[in-house]
Amino acid sequence: MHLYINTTSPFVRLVRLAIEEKGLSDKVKTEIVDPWADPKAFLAANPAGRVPVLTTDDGHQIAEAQLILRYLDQIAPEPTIFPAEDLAATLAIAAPALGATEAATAVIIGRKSSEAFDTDMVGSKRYRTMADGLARLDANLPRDFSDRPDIANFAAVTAVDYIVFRFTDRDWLAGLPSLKAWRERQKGHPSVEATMPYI
Ligand SMILES: N[C@@H](CCC(=O)N[C@@H](CS)C(=O)NCC(=O)O)C(=O)O
Repeated sequence: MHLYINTTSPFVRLVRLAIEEKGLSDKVKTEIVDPWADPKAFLAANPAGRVPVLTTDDGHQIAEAQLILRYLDQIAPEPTIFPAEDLAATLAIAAPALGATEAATAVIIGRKSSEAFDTDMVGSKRYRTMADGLARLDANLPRDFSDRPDIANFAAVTAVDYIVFRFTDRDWLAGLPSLKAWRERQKGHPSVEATMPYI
C-alpha cells in the first residue's frame, strides 16, 4: 500500500496511528507531499488535493481519513478501531475530538485566505469548537492507549496535540486537569510517539 502524508496533518495522524497499532508499517510506503503544491500524481489520486490518500495493493485510491480507517479495520481487524462492545460510547468520545480537529484545521487553512479569519464570524465559532471539544474530552476521557487503542483515543490525542502544536498563544490544557493528566499518561506509547506532528 501507498500513503500520501505530510508531517503536520491531524487527519494523516489518525491513519498513521491505525497503521502503527495494527502492525501494518512494513506494508505501507509513505510519501510526504505538499498538498498546496498540487503535484500531478497526488491530484490524480485525490482530486480534492488533500492528505491523507491511501492506494490499496489492488490499486484503489481512498481519500478521507475516516474511510481509510474503515478500510484498515477491514483488512487488519485487530486491534479494532471501532470496538463493537461499546461502540456508541467510544464514538461519542471521538466525535467532539474530531470536531475540534476539523475546527483547528479550518482556522489554519482559513488564514491562507484572510488575515482576519481567527476573529471573524466563522473563525470565532471554530475557536469555540476547539475549546468546547477539549472541555468535553476532559469531562469524558477516552481509555488509555495501553488499555485499548480505538477511535476515541486516536481522535483525542490527535486533537490535543494538533491544537497545542498550532495555537501556541495559550495554554489549552490549563483548566482541563483530567485531560492534561490523560495526555501525560499517553507519553511513551509507541504509536503516539511515532506520529507526533512536526515542521
Ligand atoms: N476530511 C479530510 C480532511 C483532509 C484535510 O483537510 N487535509 C489537509 C491537511 S490537514 C489538506 O491536505 N489540506 C489541503 C487543502 O485543503 O487543500 C480527511 O478526513 O481526510
